[in-house]
Amino acid sequence: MTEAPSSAPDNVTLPDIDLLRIDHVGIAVPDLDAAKTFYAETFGLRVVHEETNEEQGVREAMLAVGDGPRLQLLAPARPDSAIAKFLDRSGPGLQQLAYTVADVEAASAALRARGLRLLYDTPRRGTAGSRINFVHPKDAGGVLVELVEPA
Ligand code: CMX
Repeated sequence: MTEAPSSAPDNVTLPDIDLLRIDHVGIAVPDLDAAKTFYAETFGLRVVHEETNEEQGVREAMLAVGDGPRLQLLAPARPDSAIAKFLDRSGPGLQQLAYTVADVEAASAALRARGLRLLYDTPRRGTAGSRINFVHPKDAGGVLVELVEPA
């Protein structure tokens, strides 16, 4: 357990969040195949995983960057998806920062205890069968934060 931040009452202790590492950085792109070609030809990055996540409304590709955090290219699979809305409003670019956690429910509860809004009451399915949740960007300094518990 850690001491509460100064904004919390003095006698309250908050559960640890236990972020393990940066899992990936997500980039919104209008066209997945064009983006894969751009990242391969420009940065020499190769696709290590690709899937469509129907629930999230995305076509996505994970690119390896050495042994470090991966790059996730996210293209809309349908016009009412979060990625389509992001592209309409902000254009292509950084959409999210994802951290690996051992237990997404525990990490979500720890962040809720700090007053942050988690987007889902219970985790949903993410890349490659992972379990995910998100912190609303307005509660995280303008960054959409994803929590990823790998499968
Ligand atoms: N990063 C930073 N700020 C963002 C943002 C993002 N990705 N998306 C929206 N915002 C900002 C908007 O600019 C807007 O700010 P202003 O009010 O200052 O204009 C505000 O947040 C809008 O918030 P909202 O009306 O509550 O929400 P939206 O309808 O814009 O949706 C969000 C935002 C985060 C709730 C939605 O994108 C979402 O549900 N995301 C989670 C799911 C997701 O991103 N899926 C795709 C990836 C799947 C995967 O990673 O596997």
